[in-house]
Amino acid sequence: MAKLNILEFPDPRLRTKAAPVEAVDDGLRQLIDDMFETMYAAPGIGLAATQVDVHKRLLVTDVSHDQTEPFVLINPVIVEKDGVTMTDEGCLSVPGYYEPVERAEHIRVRFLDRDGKETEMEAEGLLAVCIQHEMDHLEGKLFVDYLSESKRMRIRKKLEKERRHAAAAAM
Ligand code: GNR
Ligand code: NI
Repeated sequence: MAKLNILEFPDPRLRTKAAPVEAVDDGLRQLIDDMFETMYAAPGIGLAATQVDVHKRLLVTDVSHDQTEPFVLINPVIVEKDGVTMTDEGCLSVPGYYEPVERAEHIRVRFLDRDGKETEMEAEGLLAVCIQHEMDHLEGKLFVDYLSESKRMRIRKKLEKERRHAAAAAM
């Protein structure tokens, strides 16, 4: 197992559109295990492959408090959605910022599981929000894209400044 490096906004690699997974094999399952390790260590409730610079359509989530609800979704497609919900979202690629975002309240999603078997599940509440947030990553989209230009720029400048300070302190 290995913990992977998480890309941070405004890294241009976060804007890459991920390609469909062609084969669910042992190499992919290794990546999935590493993504879970990275997500739990962060800690976070979801992680898209895009965030670890792998541009394939897969994501992991676990919205439980005790690591008991792990899900991996490969080539996910939302086949139904309804309702609207507003949640304060955060992102491991935008560390330290939380802003309200509107999402569908209830979704039905179709995907391949870690054995490559086609599966469907329904999700609501935080799990539904998280899956939509992760699926945006696979399109190169971030939650800050839903905020105003000025808010997004302010977050970007602050993160860049923090990173400059961290780099200077490490010298
Ligand atoms: O850890 C995370 N928390 C979170 C909270 C509200 C809405 C979405 C999320 S996802 C985020 C982890 C992450 O960045 N996934 O891409
Ligand atoms: Ni995120």
